[in-house]
Amino acid sequence: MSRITIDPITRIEGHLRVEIEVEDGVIREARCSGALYRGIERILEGRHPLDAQRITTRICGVCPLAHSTAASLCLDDALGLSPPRNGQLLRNLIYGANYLHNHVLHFYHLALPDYLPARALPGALSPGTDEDRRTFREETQELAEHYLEALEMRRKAQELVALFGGKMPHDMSIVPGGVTYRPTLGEVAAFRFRLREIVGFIEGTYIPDLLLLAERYHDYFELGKVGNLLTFGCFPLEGERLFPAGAILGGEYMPLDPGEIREGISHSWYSGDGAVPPWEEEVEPDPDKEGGYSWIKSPRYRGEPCEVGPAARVAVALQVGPQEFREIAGDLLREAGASPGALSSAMGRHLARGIEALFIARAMERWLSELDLSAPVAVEYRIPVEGRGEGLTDAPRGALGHWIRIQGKRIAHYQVISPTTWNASPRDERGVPGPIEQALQGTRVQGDGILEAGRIVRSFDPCLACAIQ
Ligand code: NFE
Repeated sequence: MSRITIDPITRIEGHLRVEIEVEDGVIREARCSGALYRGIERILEGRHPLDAQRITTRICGVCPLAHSTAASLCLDDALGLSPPRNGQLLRNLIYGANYLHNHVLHFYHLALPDYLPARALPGALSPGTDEDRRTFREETQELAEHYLEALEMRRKAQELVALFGGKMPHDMSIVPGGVTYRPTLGEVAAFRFRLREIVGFIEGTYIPDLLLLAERYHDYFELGKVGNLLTFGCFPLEGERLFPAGAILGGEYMPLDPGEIREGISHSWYSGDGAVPPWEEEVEPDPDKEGGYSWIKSPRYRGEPCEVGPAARVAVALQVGPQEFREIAGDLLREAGASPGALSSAMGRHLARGIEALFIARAMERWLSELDLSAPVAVEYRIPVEGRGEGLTDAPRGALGHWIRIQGKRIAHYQVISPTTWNASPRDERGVPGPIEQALQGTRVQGDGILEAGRIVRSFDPCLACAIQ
């Protein structure tokens, strides 16, 4: 038996350590460990409730809009606010741009180095191996050119955020009650122009590249599978979400019941044990805790570990999403020769990101045309003396929740459970491994397992800055 530690395993927002034990060509045991503590929830205690939105957006520079959105939904709930339609559209447009940036970033700059020879991608953080590279030289060259073109697309997507959100990262616009800024006609035109270019890139470059990779590495639709899927849904408009919320447990779809969310700490470096609802969590760091092996906690839904992210969103939307989505997803799954059951796999997650990037980009074009530049974008608010709120959305990497309790017009308690917390969680109080650990365990590997483990773990696009608060 060999034991290998890969630390850090991520190419972005580091600090994820993965340990695998390989015996007879199979990963028998896997442990995921988050190696930093942040304390952002503690910083919020005693502050003005509106600080929650400004501070939590700084949890992460990759998905700040996710936290901006979740915090605003959380405060909308606590303050009893319903943003006007225009405000909802603008929130979705700003947040959608962050999604597009994320998915292009992940496919080209974080995942492709796992599949192309290191020398083909100048400047890429390579995994240090050229093993198992399956594209022909001309294809490799073309993908390397697209790798550079993707940098330009990411710049344009960030400009979209800045156009309506003020700046990127850490927008100034998404706030409780709506948004702070009503764009001018010129800004809408600038947004439309850039968005069209990004849609063209997704349709003409990203999707074909994705399908090429899916063909060459088709066996990766069988690797890195997880059982249960969970999504909070995202992009609300007039009470409906573009991606619906829901869970698939044991292969069966069920609507989301947020009352079934618990977060455990039995193998995390915090004092205490047991799993509690997010509003009731009160924990102290305990780096010497016996049995602890991560700063990441263990969120569970109905007591089960759940994979969150693109595979969950696409699988749920295939069951209860709009017809237009089912057509896009059905076509691309067919072209890739994959079934919906293969979405939760190393290659399935990449495919799911491509499917939703296309769907979100087209929805953004529609939302843009629905903006009314003379209508209000926000409602007024008053801070209650007491209250509590819940803000659930899906970040690019999966289900994201913010919870607030207000007392004496101040934050008494704030809780964040991020997508990577779900995916990279350690074992729970029953000893059940977290989703990434499950995805690794039982995988047949060619050599020491580093190649397969890297491809599987990175397919989740883990972000450790988000995973630990
Ligand atoms: Ni730091 Fe994030 C996303 C959130 S991942 S990137 O997407 O929330 O846990």
